[in-house]
Amino acid sequence: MKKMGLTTRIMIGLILGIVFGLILSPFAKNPFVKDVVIDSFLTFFGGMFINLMKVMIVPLVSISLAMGAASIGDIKKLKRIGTKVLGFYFATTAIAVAIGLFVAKVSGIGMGMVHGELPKGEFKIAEQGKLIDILLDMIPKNIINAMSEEKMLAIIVFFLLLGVAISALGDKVKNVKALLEEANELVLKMVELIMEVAPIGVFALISKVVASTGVDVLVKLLGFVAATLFAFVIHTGVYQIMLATMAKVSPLRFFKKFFNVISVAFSTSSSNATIPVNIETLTEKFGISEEISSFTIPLGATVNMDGTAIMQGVAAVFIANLYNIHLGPTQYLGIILTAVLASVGTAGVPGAGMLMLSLVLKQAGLPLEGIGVVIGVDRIIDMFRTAVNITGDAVCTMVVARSENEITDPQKFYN
Ligand code: DAS
Repeated sequence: MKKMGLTTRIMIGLILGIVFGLILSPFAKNPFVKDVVIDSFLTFFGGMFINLMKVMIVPLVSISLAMGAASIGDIKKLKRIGTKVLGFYFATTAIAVAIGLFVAKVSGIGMGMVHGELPKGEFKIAEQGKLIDILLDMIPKNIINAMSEEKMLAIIVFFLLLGVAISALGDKVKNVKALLEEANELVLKMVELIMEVAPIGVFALISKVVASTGVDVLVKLLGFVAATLFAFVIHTGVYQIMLATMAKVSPLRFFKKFFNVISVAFSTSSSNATIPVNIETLTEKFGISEEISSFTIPLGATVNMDGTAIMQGVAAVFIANLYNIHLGPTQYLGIILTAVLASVGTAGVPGAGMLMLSLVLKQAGLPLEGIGVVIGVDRIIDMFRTAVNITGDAVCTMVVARSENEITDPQKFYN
């Protein structure tokens, strides 16, 4: 019997995971269900998959970036690509926040609700580094530390530099360049092999999140969740327009081929953990040159978070309504600007966006206590917003790759 395709197996893992999580949910407090099923079985298989993906981040990103920069060679082209892709990233994030604010404002979520009657989760606001610290963090002082701590911006800067140096030395280091090319093939193949366990990992991760998010909290905050998800759907429309008009590809075909990447993001809630499969898919399934995807995807996973920005826009209006605080036009503008900047500092790991929400609320003069209300459904929303985050990275990459004619296989790209 023909082996079922990976996409089909992941889809089955997703659906079974949601069903199993809903079945478990009423018994989530039962000692056996909690200790054996959720905290052992599901945690192990989910954690195994996330770790396998994360272990590939640094090897893949560093090798691909160095090799990509070595092949692009001239700094002018690198600067042009970097400027283009950052321009798209910040533009789509600003549009994303605006959509979040608009949907929340029009739907009036939180109006008439009494925050005291809502479930409160505990949260601690970790001191967010000032923007200057985040920018300084980009320049690595110790690359081994940066790699062990997954400091993506520092890794990007260092290995881009290495690649440009290789290109400048040309034939003097031709063996290094050949070695990088072969090592890159190896790490891409390793990602492909790891993806074979994705169906199990996705099943375990989804079941655990659905089982541990109380349905009662979801019901009480249905307005907030619905408005956020609706804003995600609207923003996906922006991606479809970009794909059709700027990348000249069919959005439907794009999302079909990109489904596995979205599933990994959805189940892991980590943009960083999704980097390897995002690069591998854009290279192998869309025929985009390694030089581009190995640069734009790690960069996007770190500085481009449209889904997070949408959540922050919706949460700001929801909390303002909850506490009967009027937001004026300047505050809306301030929220857009802060959310765009906050997305630079948001790490591609689970729950990071909720931490940065404090920055957005503080800037808008809104009570941080509001975070305690929305945090109850954060795990569920994080799955969706992470999927939006990495989709935005890939869509901008498609547009830039086409504009730079960095398509190694047009057949794959356009079909
Ligand atoms: N989970 C984060 C990510 O990996 C997004 C967030 O927390 O907002 O993209």
